[in-house]
Amino acid sequence: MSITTPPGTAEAGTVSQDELALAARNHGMPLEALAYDVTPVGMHYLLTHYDVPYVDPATWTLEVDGAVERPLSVSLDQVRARTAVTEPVTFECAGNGRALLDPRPISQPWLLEAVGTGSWTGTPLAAMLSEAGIADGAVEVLFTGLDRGVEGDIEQTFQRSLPLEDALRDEVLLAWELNGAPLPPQHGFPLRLVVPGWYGMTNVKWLTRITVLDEPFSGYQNARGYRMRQDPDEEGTPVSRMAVRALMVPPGIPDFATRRRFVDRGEEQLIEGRAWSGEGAIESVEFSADGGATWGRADLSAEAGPHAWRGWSIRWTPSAPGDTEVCCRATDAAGREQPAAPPWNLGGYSNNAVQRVPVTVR
Ligand SMILES: Nc1nc2c(c(=O)[nH]1)N[C@H]1C(S)=C(S)[C@@H](COP(=O)(O)O)O[C@H]1N2
Ligand SMILES: [Mo]
Repeated sequence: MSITTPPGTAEAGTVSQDELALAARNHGMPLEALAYDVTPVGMHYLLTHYDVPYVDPATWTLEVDGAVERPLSVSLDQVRARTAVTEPVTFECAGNGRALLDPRPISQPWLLEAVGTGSWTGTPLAAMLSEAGIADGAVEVLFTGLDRGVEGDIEQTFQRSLPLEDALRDEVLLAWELNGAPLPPQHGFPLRLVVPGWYGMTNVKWLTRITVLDEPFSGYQNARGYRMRQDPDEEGTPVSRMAVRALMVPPGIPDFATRRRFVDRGEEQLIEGRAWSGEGAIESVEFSADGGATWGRADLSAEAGPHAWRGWSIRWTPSAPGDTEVCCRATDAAGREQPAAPPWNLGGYSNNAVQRVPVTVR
């Protein structure tokens, strides 16, 4: 155990009541739900920085303003009357894997479950912006939610900006349905942003205002939060697209208290999981039953869509009794791979190290 712990990190082996409160509010997706192409709504992970706002859809409006020629004010019925598309999109919180870092940055203590795939229905943002008429000199688009809180000693409304060229991509949606039903309150009712390929914080919930900016946004969630850095004084680089990752449904049955898995020798296991990347399609997935010493190539399922995770499977028959670790890792079309051990950063972002599941073969 270390005697001194860097600021903002937890002492080894400790979890505070504050972290337990965060973990209880913001639940993960149980990894057995990797079995579904589209995550059932109640099993999708959830992350809300402040409180879930109560929204009256009758009085709610979406404002489009800033560096535009014709500011818009749109009701929910007007948004829903626009061209609609439905797409499966995989979300992953940028802090997924944070609690596996050493030392552990203090924030939402995710292990590996901050992921899910929704079938999102919405209207393309680009068409709405072109209706408003983007003024010359625009550089970013700012998205404002209805939720307020304090973070890093700064009172704020949840706001995130996107570079203009990213905001104008075809796949970016203003979504009002998840899995064929109106957004539930906790997932952003009545309207949220969906930016396929980017980490979760980009998908602003309870959206009420879209502001075209002619200079970069300097607010907390872009300038201080969600930056890759080693030190608080460093400017760092923005967290953006999801790093390549494969996860599996943990095999066998779990122990209630420790989650250790048990499988029986000689009994064939169908190992199944999902893999995704914000940088391109999944090229291959590999599985290891001996802690990463040797790897076998998994079969890939058909792609469900360009922005959804891809299913994979492989058969494994445990032969030697005793303790082992099963692992999986993916490679994407950009040639990106997963590290065996995670590189550390202050916010605990983008930890896509190989998943390791301790298993006892009986
Ligand atoms: N308005 C608002 N939008 C938000 C957040 C928030 O706290 N407030 N959390 C973000 C983060 S960090 C993530 S990972 C995703 C989680 O989306 P979900 O809760 O629908 O899974 O929402 C993003 N959008
Ligand atoms: Mo997140």
